[in-house]
Amino acid sequence: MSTSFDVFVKEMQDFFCPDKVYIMDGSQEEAERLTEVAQKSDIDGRVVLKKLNGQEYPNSYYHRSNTNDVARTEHLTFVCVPVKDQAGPNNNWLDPKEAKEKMRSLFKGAMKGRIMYVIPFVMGMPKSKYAKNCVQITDSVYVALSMRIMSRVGKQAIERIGNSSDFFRGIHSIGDVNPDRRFIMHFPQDNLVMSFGSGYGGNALLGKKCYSLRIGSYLGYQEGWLAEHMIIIGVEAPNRKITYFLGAFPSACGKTNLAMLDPVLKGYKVWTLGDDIAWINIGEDGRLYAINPEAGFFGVAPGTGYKTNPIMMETLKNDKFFPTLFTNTAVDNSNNTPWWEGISDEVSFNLIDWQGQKYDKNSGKPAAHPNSRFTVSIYNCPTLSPEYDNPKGVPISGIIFGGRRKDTIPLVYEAKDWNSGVFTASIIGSETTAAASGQVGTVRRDPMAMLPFCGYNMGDYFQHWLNIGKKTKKLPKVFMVNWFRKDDDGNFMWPGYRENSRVIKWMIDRIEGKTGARESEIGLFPQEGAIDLSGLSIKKKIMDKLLNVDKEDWKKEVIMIEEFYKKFGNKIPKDLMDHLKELKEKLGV
Ligand code: GTP
Ligand code: SPV
Ligand code: MN
Repeated sequence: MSTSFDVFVKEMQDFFCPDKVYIMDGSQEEAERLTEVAQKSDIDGRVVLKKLNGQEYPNSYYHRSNTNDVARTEHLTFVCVPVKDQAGPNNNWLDPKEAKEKMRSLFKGAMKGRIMYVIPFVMGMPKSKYAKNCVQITDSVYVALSMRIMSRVGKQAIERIGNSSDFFRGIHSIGDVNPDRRFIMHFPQDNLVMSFGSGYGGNALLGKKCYSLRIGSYLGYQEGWLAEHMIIIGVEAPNRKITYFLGAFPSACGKTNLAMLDPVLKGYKVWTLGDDIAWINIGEDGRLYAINPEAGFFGVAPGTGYKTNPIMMETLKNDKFFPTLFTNTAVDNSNNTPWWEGISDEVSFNLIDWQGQKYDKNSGKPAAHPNSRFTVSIYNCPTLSPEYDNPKGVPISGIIFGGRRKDTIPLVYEAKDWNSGVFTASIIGSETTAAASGQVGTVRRDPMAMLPFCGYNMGDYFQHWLNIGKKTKKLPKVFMVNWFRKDDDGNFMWPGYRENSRVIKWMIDRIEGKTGARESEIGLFPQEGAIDLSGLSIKKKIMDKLLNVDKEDWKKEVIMIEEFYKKFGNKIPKDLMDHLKELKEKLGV
């Protein structure tokens, strides 16, 4: 008797008409074989993978994508549910029937002459009751190899699925990489995603944003948990006690860097559990517990270097689990190593830019694409927490929210309680980045850093957050940070990166009740001198500015918040409306 898994594979084969079907087993031997295949395959004349210098970067490969396919395309991403209001103003919407027809016509016969890769995978530790079974179909060997790094691919997924038809189906074809024929369609009610025309991370690795966040958030809403765009870290203090934090920042706003922080403060250490996605459940003791459903990092290359993120540099040079992929970075032709802005101070004469051209230093353009990335296994990370594979997850004591703002938002403040924290997170604004196509640097509201990833109406999502608070014992403290304030000359006011440990230390002190706080219109600030600045030369005037409510800026901010809230009509919970009213009153608006 054939299982639902077999039936699904057969259906896909009949539909896509590939030359060959290959079911992945997740072995390291398979990785070797597929990297061989990728070095011999090409897409529009470009070889899929090129081997990099194995002495400097063992088992690492270079991939250059089509220049039109370098970031998530939010305008081509849809949530398809019968009623538009269920998707909410935060999503593009299409009727599921119409969307499926459209995708079927694009998919039909699309794999002629290609290999159809079948990727059985588990999101989460297979022994965990929170883990989920998934299968992705793709015709891109780059996507297949990336999925091997980013998730737990192999037989254990097929075993877990057994005869059941309850698994996520992700159907992907890279098609002809034409933006006019590119769609990423989500069907939360069918546990299904269809994606065509892109090979880029968030558009094509369907276990990541598509399943673990858009479909995941929808499941969480139904089942009473949260799927969030968050890092998970354990921060060890000099007394050896480990405090677990979640951290939500919009795309390209510092999650990976914070997840691998090498603290400048003596005696502190960060243990890494996740850099992008967290699934949060209420544990047996009533507290919030988080797991990372992923098994790898798909990280932003520019800005990563030994000074800013030494742990990631070490991770990239490890090959315990291989391969490691570099996508759309530049390449230093003198020694065949990947290169990007921020990896070193010098620029080699021999750079080939991300488009394959000889790099001209005087062009004023970067050599690596601003959204160039690496794909590397989490098992290669030297600071990986021993708790990473704990099926229960880790208990959370603090949640850090942040955005990228050159003004208005202070370096750090704390919300008074859970509901104020939900309000604070719901009003996050952040400057857009190269992680998504479109204009970079314009402020948009990005509640909980989930605007592009919440698979249902965000008004309902806010209520869900409030409800979780009601059901949880010993709620975590909620903090807001901004590492990206700039002075009038456009320079960062706060040194950031490893220095952010100073702010984290203050948070731990707050969680442990070791330090008081100063009240303000927007929340609680550190008391004078409460942030440990030992060994850092930063002027008091700058610190005062970083830890202050600029009333004029905030008056403009509340207007933007109000406009955003209005889009959701009466879906915004009354509690959040009350918080907004109170904030306006305090600011005298
Ligand atoms: P996604 O993978 O898109 O979700 O991004 P992310 O949130 O993980 O961002 P990441 O840590 O990769 O950082 C994005 C960019 O911000 C990189 O160029 C970093 O070098 C830079 N960055 C990260 N942390 C800091 C910081 O504390 N200060 C400054 N100035 N830049 C930072
Ligand atoms: C992001 O854009 O938030 C990323 C990269 O983490 S992607 O996988 O493309 O979503
Ligand atoms: Mn992300």
